[in-house]
Amino acid sequence: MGLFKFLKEKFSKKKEEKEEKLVEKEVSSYDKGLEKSRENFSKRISILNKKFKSRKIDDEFFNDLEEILIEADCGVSFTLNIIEQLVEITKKEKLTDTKEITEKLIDLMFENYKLDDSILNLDLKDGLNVLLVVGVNGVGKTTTIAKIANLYKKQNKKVLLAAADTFRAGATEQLEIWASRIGVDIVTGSLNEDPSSVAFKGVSKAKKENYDLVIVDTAGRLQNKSNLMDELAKIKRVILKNEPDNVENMLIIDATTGQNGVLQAKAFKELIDINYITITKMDGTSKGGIILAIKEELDIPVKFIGLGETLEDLKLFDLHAYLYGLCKELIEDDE
Ligand SMILES: Nc1nc2c(ncn2[C@@H]2O[C@H](COP(=O)(O)OP(=O)(O)OP(=O)(O)O)[C@@H](O)[C@H]2O)c(=O)[nH]1
Ligand SMILES: [Mg+2]
Repeated sequence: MGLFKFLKEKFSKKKEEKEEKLVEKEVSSYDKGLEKSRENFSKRISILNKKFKSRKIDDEFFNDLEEILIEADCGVSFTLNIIEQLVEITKKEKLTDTKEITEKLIDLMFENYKLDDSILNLDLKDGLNVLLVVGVNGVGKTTTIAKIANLYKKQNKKVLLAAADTFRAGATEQLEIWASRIGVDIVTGSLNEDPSSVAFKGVSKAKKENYDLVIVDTAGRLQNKSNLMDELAKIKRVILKNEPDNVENMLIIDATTGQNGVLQAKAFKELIDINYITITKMDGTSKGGIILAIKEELDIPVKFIGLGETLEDLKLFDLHAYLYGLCKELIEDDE
């Protein structure tokens, strides 16, 4: 069964009530968070489909579709691949109905994503786990750390935060407020203290006191500022010296920055291994295709997705719920 039909069955309102309730809670965050993107993506495809309802499907149709995908920030390479495959299938299967073509489009978006679901869980390794959080200014690092700490706290894990953003005045206080709100411990340093020393203190305390997870917040840094990027490499070295196992680096990308986010990821990837990406502020953009572009161009998996400002608005990335959130009207309209 293609993904289109699968999504329709999985999320359709007609589904049995018990299962629906379970699925709905997760889906409603995606649904709400992707509203703007859906408006831009599904609605435009619906309009295009109407325009071609009784017309022959020609190059103009595929050009318009290509434009919609690119403007939704799906990335040039991902878009060109998909459109090429779609043109081929349309010819081969002699499709003439725009609805059938839309169905194939959604199937292809799914198949081309090449999902790696091995990281899509909240499992921790035995012993201490260290999560180093990096990204440019204002992308949502500190807020995402709070959301992740909250997820693990709710699983009764022992979580420590390390406020290694000693660069921006107020950054430590911001993390302290989150820590006390969530009820997790925090290690801080003074303003302008070497951030790697705060990271070191955090990891040492966490090791000594048997924490499950220490999350290290860092200052926002532009990818082209080499001194700050060097500092990041130093933080990483110091952490690894103290805790060589179970260290993961998470890059945060703000969805509203569009293709610039892809450039940021490339620069950070050159400096340190990025284990996975969290995309924030999906609720604030109409260009939700950025997830598809990141995967295609960087092959770094997306683990979490930020769909709003509250603690509950961080979800493990769910490709089904995401595609459904992006394409809901197209799927529901299929009668
Ligand atoms: N709407 C929305 N806002 C978000 C999301 N994630 C973070 N924010 C907001 O983005 C703003 C910046 O968040 P921070 O967590 O301070 O970002 P930061 O990367 O730590 O910033 P610096 O430390 O200054 O580099 C805050 O107003 C957050 O509430 C999200 O998923 N959706
Ligand atoms: Mg911050």
